[in-house]
Amino acid sequence: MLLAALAVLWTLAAPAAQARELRVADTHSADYPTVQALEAMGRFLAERSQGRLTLKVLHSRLLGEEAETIKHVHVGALDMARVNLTPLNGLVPETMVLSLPFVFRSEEHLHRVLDGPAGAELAAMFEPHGFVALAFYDSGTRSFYNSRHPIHSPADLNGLRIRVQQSPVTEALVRALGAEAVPLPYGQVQVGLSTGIIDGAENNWPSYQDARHFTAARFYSSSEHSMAPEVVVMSKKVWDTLSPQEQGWLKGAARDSVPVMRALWTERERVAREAVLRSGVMVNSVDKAAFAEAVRPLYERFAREPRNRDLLHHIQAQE
Ligand code: GTR
Repeated sequence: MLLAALAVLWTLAAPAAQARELRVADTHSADYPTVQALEAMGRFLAERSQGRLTLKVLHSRLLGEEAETIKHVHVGALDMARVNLTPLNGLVPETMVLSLPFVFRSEEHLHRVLDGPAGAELAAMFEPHGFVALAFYDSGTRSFYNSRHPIHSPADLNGLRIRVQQSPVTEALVRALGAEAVPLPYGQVQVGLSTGIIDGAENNWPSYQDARHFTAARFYSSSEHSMAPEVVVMSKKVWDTLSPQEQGWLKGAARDSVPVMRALWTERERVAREAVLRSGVMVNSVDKAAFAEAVRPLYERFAREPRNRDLLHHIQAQE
């Protein structure tokens, strides 16, 4: 009798112990590089764990806007999310350093930081805040675009209503440049632009094109002020329920999805840029020195804490 009961319990418990599906949210559409990189991560994970750990990629805002998915991951209601680093600024204050304007000199500089000791140090800083950073993905450079006129210098932004991600850094950035900062979820930017609720926004070429912001904001001014990367974050609460072996599989799969993402990104940046140029978008260069000068006070404000200051110094000292 007892044995029979144990056998029933075993059959009920066994499948759960054998296979576990983790859910990861992404705001972007199915063919966007971040989503494709997560799919690659899922394939690596299933291969290595022989099906014992799998990944379900819930893209296209199926689980809500980015800020919501961050909250869900934070409390452990959702396993993972791929998000930009900037909307995490409030919960993981160290990330503010990477959201500072002009903190990276080039894509090579960014990669050397993320692939080196500063990247490992940054990843470790997520844990006390309830997240595990599994991988950093490229996000190119973000520039301003708007429906009014080309932006050559900060004075041209004066009085414009510019949508920002929810972050104290981007709000301060836009204000320092003389514009009005309007925090708005990504999914509402296109409507905001086409109805004139906002005059402009800032993002990279693939998002500008994929979210169709270019159809309303026809002036793209290459300020290239931010290179804040994307990050795949896992809930620390969920992470702690995994065995060391499962954690190893997950870390390995995430690490190996990075080169996949980088290759997809380079190609997507080119394709997106070409597509918007073909549509007649007007692109201009900006006086970057004037922009850098106007936003300099942000460094003192957001990299004042010793940890942030050290991280900033590591980034700046990186060749
Ligand atoms: C994109 C990024 C998204 C989101 C979006 C935004 O470049 O990939 O995760 O942060 O920008 O501006 O809200």
